[in-house]
Amino acid sequence: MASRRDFIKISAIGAGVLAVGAGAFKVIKVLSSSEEIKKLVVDLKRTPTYCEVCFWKCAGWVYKNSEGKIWKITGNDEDQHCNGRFCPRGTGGVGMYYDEDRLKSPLIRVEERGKQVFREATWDEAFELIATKMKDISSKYGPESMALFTHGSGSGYFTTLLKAYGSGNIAEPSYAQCRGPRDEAFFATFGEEAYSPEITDIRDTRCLVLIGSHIGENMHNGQVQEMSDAIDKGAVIITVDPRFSTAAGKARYWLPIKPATDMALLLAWMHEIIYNEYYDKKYVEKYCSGFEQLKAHVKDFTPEWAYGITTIKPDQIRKTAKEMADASPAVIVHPGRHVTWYGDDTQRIRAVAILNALLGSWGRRGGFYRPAKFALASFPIPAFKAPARTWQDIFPGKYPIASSPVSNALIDASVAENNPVYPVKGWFVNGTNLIFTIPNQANTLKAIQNLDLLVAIDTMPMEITGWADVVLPECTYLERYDILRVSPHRKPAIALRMPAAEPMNNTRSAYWIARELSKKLGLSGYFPFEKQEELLDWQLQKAGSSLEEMQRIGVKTFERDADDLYFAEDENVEFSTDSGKIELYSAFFEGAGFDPLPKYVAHEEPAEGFYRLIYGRAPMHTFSRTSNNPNLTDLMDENSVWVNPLVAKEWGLKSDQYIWLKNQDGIITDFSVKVRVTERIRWDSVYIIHGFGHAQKQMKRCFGRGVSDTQLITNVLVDPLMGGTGMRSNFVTFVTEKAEQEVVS
Ligand SMILES: Nc1nc2c(c(=O)[nH]1)N[C@H]1C(S)=C(S)[C@@H](COP(=O)(O)OP(=O)(O)OC[C@H]3O[C@@H](n4cnc5c(=O)[nH]c(N)nc54)[C@H](O)[C@@H]3O)O[C@H]1N2
Ligand SMILES: Nc1nc2c(c(=O)[nH]1)N[C@H]1C(S)=C(S)[C@@H](COP(=O)(O)OP(=O)(O)OC[C@H]3O[C@@H](n4cnc5c(=O)[nH]c(N)nc54)[C@H](O)[C@@H]3O)O[C@H]1N2
Ligand code: SF4
Ligand SMILES: [Mo]
Repeated sequence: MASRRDFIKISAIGAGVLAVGAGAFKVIKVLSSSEEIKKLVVDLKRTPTYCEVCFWKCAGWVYKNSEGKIWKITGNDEDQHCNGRFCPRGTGGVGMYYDEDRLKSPLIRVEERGKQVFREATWDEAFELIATKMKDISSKYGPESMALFTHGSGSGYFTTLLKAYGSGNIAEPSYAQCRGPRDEAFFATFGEEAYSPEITDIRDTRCLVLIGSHIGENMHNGQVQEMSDAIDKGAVIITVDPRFSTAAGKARYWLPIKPATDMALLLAWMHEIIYNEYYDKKYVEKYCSGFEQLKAHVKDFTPEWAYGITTIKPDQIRKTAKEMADASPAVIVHPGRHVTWYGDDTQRIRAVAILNALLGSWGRRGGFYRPAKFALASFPIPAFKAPARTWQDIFPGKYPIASSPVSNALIDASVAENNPVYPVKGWFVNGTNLIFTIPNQANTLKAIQNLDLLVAIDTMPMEITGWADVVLPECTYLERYDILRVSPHRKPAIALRMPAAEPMNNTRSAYWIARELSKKLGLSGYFPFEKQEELLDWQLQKAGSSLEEMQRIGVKTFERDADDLYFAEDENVEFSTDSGKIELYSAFFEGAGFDPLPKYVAHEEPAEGFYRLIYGRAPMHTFSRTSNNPNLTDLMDENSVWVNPLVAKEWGLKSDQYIWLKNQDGIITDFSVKVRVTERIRWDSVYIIHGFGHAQKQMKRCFGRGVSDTQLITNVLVDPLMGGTGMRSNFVTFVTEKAEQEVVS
């Protein structure tokens, strides 16, 4: 077993180097020398923040140098999300502030000599135009025809604005493109979601099973640290991945599964655990319902049966099932996070939830803990009028178990030929690059062509801004106050973000933007505080703190009301499911017309000469939001395509050669990508990192670097239960030469 030092280290103040979990755990660039840090210690001018480079939201400190310039960000020792240490992306977040390609001024699309261009505008002009168009949309189609797509801390303000205006059509890509299937599956089983940060008690686990979840490349901070600690303490890691991931490199078992077949493995594990009586009998008897039906259901799903589907040897399936049982209840079959893979994702994650229930891990030390969240007071504002029509009314009966609006359904509602009951004619897009985030780009662009209004609120000239009628430049998270972070964790806590510097150029915070716009729409009663810090102080006073205190400490952690992190021995627990039990058999799914127990369904295979396109994360980037970050592009400025040596030989491909990828529908990538020949990927798949291949010239560092997975995801397998967009059913082949006119320049 490797020591902790070898594992993915998250940077700490005083640490000269960052060791990241990429590839061979190579040491990457020094972000700050110890000399610089010494200088810093003398010059301690720091302000608190929580990081916006990804959605783990680590709390930290922003330091300025002697010239008063933002210089460095480090973790806050008191914070449960990061324990004082930031990941490479969080440390590199300074680059978001200094990026000279940032949006600098509001922009309005105009027609000049037959050509569409943006002209710089004042905030007032931009707001006038938006308000006029919003009023038009409301009177022509009803206010529900405005939708908001949003991701990140500004979401709350634009949500208030849209609800006040009369629409509840507000979608986040973190639902239907990310963790929606998981949360619905966990709800159906345990009556509770898996939360963010996940309530996985990795720190004390004895066995961690990762289905895909590539922790270490997926750099969600506390989770990476806890996994590293668990490995030090001897935990068994079982990694199921067609690729030898960083986590696989730390695992006792790597199961290089044939992609799209995980359900068969999960069913075979259930079979083993039930028929060998490995399951936690007392727990199942006390807390679960539907055991006999589950037992009958998995009777024939033997390891031999699964071997024929997954290519994982029966003996490996047996051994790993026994490992889980030996560790039970301190075992976690990780719920995953980005789980929108093959369209049967809610059912696959139901299988994961059921396995955890059989192993008795929910509510147990080393399994899943009970989260605690600080309940902040909300300042009274007028009640929102219930919208006349909801998002479910657009396509009646579709995605019946979705508990949040489905982004792709709102996009489909902007395409006339889909016959929506009512159309979506206006979009607010805040902090999400829909062109890269939503698969089937042709559909997204078709929807955009049908809009009367598209407003993009962003910090960078990302692809989505290029399609907007009005672009509103937000300042970065380092230049603004934001909502107080109260994410659930082991203990309730509050974290403050405050500006370390004035907004650069003509940029503003989301709060200010939403409030000013509310005035133009006659809705200013929903934003009673002129300054956001007044609202924060009001909330903090109610919480027994103050803005002044939080500016000094950044994070305030409270004790739990009771000693109930885990279930007590023989505790009677009422689960929030219909039956009050953990539902192994889901009457809820059955009632909605879906399988009450998960089933294996075979997925499409690549045609001859094609390979399944799979994708994931790099430790030093977050989706497309960091692609142009000067600090992070220094660490990695393009993606590569991982190709198995057998395949490379067949095609005559060499490492470092640039090629194009072409998918099953004839789509060829705009740009070329470097080949990486490696044993670490199965022969039937190729792998790329998401977030590269930008075609926006205004982003000088990332333009034309690498390829975009989204461009190749034209076959989308939509989950009929909740609308999640399965994106891993696309197949690519290699193009070594591309005609001149086809190359984007
Ligand atoms: N550095 C960094 N960290 C991040 C992010 C980031 O952008 N950058 N984003 C964050 C967010 S929002 C999310 S949702 C998470 C996403 O991260 P995860 O939830 O970990 O995403 P997955 O899709 O499970 O993981 C990708 C892995 O799935 C494997 N895989 C592909 N197909 C299959 C298959 O059929 N079966 C199995 N078993 N494995 C398969 C791939 O080889 C790859 O290793 O990461 C978070 N952390
Ligand atoms: N093909 C493909 N699609 C995917 C995924 C994938 O792996 N492959 N992953 C899926 C997952 S798991 C997720 S969670 C989603 C993520 O989807 P998104 O959150 O849409 O991801 P990004 O592409 O990073 O887009 C973030 C946008 O926010 C902007 N931004 C950054 N900071 C701020 C800010 O402070 N204020 C404002 N207003 N804007 C800001 C960035 O410039 C960028 O335009 O994508 C999903 N879609
Ligand atoms: S995990 Fe890294 S990028 Fe994400 S919030 Fe924490 S420090 Fe920032
Ligand atoms: Mo995600």
